Amino acid sequence: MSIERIDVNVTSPGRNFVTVKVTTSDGIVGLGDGTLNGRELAVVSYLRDHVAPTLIGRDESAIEQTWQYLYRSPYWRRGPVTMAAVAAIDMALWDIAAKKAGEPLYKLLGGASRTGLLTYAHASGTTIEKLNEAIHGYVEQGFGAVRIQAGVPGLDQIYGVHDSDPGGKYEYEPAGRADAGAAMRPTEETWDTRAYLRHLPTVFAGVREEFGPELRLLHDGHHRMSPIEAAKLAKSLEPYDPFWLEDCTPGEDQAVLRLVRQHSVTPLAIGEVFNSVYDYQTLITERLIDYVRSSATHAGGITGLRQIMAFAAVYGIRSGFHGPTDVSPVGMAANLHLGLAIHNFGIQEYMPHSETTLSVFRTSYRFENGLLHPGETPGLGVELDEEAAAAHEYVPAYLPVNRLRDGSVHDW
Ligand code: GCO
Ligand code: MG
Repeated sequence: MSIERIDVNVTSPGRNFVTVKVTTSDGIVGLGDGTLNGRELAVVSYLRDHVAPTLIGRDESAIEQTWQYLYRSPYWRRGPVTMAAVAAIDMALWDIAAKKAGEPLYKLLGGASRTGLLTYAHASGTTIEKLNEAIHGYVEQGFGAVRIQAGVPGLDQIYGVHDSDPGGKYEYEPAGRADAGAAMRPTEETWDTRAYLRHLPTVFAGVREEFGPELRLLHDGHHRMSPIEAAKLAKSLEPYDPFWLEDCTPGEDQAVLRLVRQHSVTPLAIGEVFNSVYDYQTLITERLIDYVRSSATHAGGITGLRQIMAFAAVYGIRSGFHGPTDVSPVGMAANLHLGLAIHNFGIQEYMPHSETTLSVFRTSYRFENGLLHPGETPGLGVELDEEAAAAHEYVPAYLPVNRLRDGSVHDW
C-alpha cells in the first residue's frame, strides 16, 4: 500500500488550524496538525508546494524513514515552519498505522503506562480575587493543577490575563483576529518587569492562602525576563512551592539557565517554541530544566517528540506538553497518546477548544476526575468534518507585540 493523496485543510472555527489529510491507496485516512499560530499559511505552502508532491507513492508504513527523509533531504533543517510540516505528515502516518492495527495509537507506542494524564488548566484574573474565583471553578471541575496568571498594578493588558465572563466560562485566544479581509496588525501591550517581579509573589501568597498547600500551582513567565531577573523570580516564588516556572527566559540561550539553577530550586519548564531535540541538548544534559514543554505539533510530530522524551528520560526529566488552543484537537490527541505511553510523563496542559472548534474536529479524548485520556478509538481518535470546516474561512490573526514603557520591543 502507499500514499495516494495528501490534502491540506485550512479552517478557522474560532481560530485558524492547518490539518493534513493523508489518504492511502487502500482508502485509509490519517490526520496531522501543522498549525503554527500567526504563520499558518507558511506551513500550508511548505506542505502543498514542497512536501506533498514528494511523498505520493511512498510506503505509508515507513514512518521513521519518511521523517528522516523530510528532516534531512531538504538540507535546510529544523525551524518552526519546517518542523510543523514534518509534524503534520508524521502524525497522519501514525494515525494510519494505528487505524490499520485497529488500536488507539498509544498501544503502538508501548501501551498505557498510567490510567490517565495529570492535567493543568489556565486560571487567570485581573485581580487576585478574580483569579481565585477562576481557580475555584477549575477545582470544582476536578483539576488538581492550575496555571495562575494575574494582572499587575499599573499595567493595562497582559498576555494570557483575562477575567472569566459572567457565566463563569473562561476562554481566550492567544492570537487576535482581524475581521475577514480587513488589514491588521498585532495588538500592542506595555510591559514593566520590575512591577511584575514585585507583584507576582503576592499573587502566589494570595492563592496559597485561599487554597492551602495541596493544589499544584504553575506560572508562565513567557520569556520576559533577563537571566538575573529570572533567578530573582524563581527564588522569590520558592516559599509558595510552585509546581513549575515556565519560560522564565527566552529558552534559545540555553546556558543562561545555569544562572537560574544556581539561585533557586523552583522547578523549570521550557520548550514550547523549540522544534528539535538539539534545542534541548544543553538543557537536558546539564539538567537545567525539569519539564519539556514541546508539543507534537511543533517538535516534528510523534516521532520528533518521542525522540526528545527518550533523551530526557535518561536525565530524569519529564514531559509537560504544550496544549494551548493553537495546538489543534489532532495535535492534542497526539500529545495525549504519547503522554499515556511514555514512562517519564509529568503533566499535560489543557486549554479546552471552543464548541465551534469541536463541531469541526470530533474528538474522543476525555477529561475525568482531573485526568485526561486519549480514548479507545483506533488511531488518534479525531475526525475532521470537512463540510463543517469549509464554513469557516481562514482569518488573519496575530500574536501580540509587547513594548517597554519607552517603546522598545520586548518579549511577550
Ligand atoms: C502556553 C503558551 C501559549 C502560547 C501560545 C502561542 O503556555 O500555553 O505560552 O499561550 O503563548 O501557544 O501561540
Ligand atoms: Mg507558555
